[in-house]
Amino acid sequence: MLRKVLIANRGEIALRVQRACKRLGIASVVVYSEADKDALYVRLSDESYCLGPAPSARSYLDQSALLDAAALAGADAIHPGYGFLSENAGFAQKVADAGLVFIGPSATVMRTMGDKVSAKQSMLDAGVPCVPGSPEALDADDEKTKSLAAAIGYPVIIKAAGGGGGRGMRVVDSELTLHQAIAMTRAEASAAFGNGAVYMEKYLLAPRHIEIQVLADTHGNAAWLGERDCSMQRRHQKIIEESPAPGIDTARLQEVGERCARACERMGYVGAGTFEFLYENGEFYFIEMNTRVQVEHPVTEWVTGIDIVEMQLRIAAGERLPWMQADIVRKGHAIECRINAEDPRSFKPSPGILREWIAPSGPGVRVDSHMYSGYEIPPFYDSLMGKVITFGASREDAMARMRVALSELVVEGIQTNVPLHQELMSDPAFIQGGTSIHYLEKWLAERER
Ligand code: MV4
Repeated sequence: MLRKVLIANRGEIALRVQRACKRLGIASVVVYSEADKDALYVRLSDESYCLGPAPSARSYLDQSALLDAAALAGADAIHPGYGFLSENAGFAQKVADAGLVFIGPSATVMRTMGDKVSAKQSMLDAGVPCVPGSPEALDADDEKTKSLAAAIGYPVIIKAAGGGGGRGMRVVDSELTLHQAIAMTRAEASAAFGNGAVYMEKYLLAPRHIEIQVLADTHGNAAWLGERDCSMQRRHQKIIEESPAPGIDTARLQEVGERCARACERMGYVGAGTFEFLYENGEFYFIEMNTRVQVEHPVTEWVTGIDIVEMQLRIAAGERLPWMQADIVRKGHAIECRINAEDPRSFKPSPGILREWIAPSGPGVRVDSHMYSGYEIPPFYDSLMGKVITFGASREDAMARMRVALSELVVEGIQTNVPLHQELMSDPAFIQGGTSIHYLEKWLAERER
């Protein structure tokens, strides 16, 4: 087993990883910025190091400070959580070079997935269905690009190879604006990612965002843990996730899930990972892979009974997956609402002193949160206060429990998006299930009229 893990993150995920370490009898050491000295994960830690001042660049993103803390603490592994350095291949390499275990895949695999063109190429090689598009990055040959777009059919989307998560993309409706759109996306991508490579895909008009969770060990075995529907989002920020995805073609899901697991084995993937798909008219189209644990991992944990963070640690220690694919049976339905400190109408962050926090509880309710009464939410990081996750035998049961849980949640002193969640939990289209990635933004625009 690992002896000591440095948790290179903050907030609810630092707490989540800390709990998993404690549960496995692994010592853990946490790091914090000056703005996080009173954070719950710091208070509950046995060992902690201050990285530096509040801005992420001078604390949670300071690779040298993190490696120094790991050396000082005598840690043998680093868990990156999500965000911050979790998908930084250069950092993963430095961790390995320092003789430590990076809890995630190899730097090489992270680099392949970080480049969206090479990621897609390796999925095509593995038989994972992808959005029709350019097999490689676009070159300077305008005529070739025009015929490619014509063959794919407009609208097309131009995406930066170094982008992802909604950064660096542009929809093109006709040949008239194709050249300009490519030039602009290229320029932005060079500036933002230091990589001007762009590629083209058919633009899907109203897909759902369905993702598949995988776990892979260091012995060449991988399994998939079902899917999540993450379509309820605004500006690429997910707010509700659930598993299973309502009304999905289960036979096709089975095939695609198997392909994802085999793709992991082919590329030597290690750890937890997520294959992101667009889903439209019964077909899955791979878009990106996330090489880290995700915010929404609890919904998968609840329907599979598998502790994903514990598995990340056990895999990093060299253990084999303790079950076969056939042993992974999914039961019931889980929904997650992300609770953000923000104005529920303007979405402006609402940091400050949380005068009172009373979390919901009871059967079928889980709250992953680092909040406590009197905590001061710092203005420097994302506004996630935590997640309320509910479980039920059916989707209706999980939603009924979510309504009760949201009504029990007491927050005083700052604003939250709880009213938005309450409205959505009684929205007929959401209750019906299967809304597209554009549903929430349209719904909000309609509400403002
Ligand atoms: C697309 C698409 C439609 N067609 N690709 C946005 C985030 C990045 N991960 C990929 N994204 C999209 N790619 C094709 N070919 C629509 C989106 C998209 C989206 C995807 C997932 C979740 C939310 C989204 C919101 C707007 C656009």
